[in-house]
Amino acid sequence: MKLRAFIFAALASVLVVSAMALVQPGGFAAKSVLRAPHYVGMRGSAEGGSSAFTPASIPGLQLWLDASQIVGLNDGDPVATWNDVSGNGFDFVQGTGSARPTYKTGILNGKPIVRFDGVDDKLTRANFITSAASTTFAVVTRSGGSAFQEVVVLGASGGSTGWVVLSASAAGGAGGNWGVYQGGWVESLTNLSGVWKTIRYNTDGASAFTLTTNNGTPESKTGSGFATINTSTVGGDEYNQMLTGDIAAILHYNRQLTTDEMNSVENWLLAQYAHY
Ligand SMILES: [Ca+2]
Repeated sequence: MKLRAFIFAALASVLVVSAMALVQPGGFAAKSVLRAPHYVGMRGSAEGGSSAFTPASIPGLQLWLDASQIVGLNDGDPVATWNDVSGNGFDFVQGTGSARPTYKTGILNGKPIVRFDGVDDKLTRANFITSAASTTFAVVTRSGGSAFQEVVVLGASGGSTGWVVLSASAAGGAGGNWGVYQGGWVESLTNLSGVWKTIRYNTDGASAFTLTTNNGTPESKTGSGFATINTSTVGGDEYNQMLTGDIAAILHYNRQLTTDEMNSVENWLLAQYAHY
């Protein structure tokens, strides 16, 4: 395990242990760690026995797809429903057996993922998001396939506008990197092929946005509009731009998170997956 990943994994363990008010050897050092400003939005004091940080600790969480919280499936099973654990019930589903992605266990830091075949696998639901200004995270890798692939496409509630379009690759564009659609393809500097990344899209809902990979330096971008999207999708889109790759998690907030909030989510994801 890389040092940085180890530190965050250790920090997460400290938070859980402290929240349970257990007396641990080395607890003196643990108190110092708890004061490090990596996790904001905690409800109350960790030393007072409240619950540890999760992405739901931060206001505005609309969608939380987490492969490690899928229940009732075994390795290799088709995924008919990827349940939203945000509490909002925005589950993504697939009624056609051959178009269901595959649940795979023990893939990323020992945790399961959902695998998409790049042919017809995708999950869908009616458009549901409520704010163009938003922040979206995905933990994803691409393993080949065609030029244009979609990780997640989220449309405006009751409408046909896609406010969030995260692409695993826009190889038809300049660099073959991940990116978004905002009136045209806008690419990050980072390629997803064969590597796990946390990708992050933070937009004011008008034209300004940032693309960030693995909690690195945000890349400032501008766009000129949104996409026509009739159905929200994961692992592909209604135009058959299908993902060949794996998704561990997707998180969507209906507002622009602060830098501290984004750091907290990124660090939590890193503690879960130790993927960079
Ligand atoms: Ca298939």
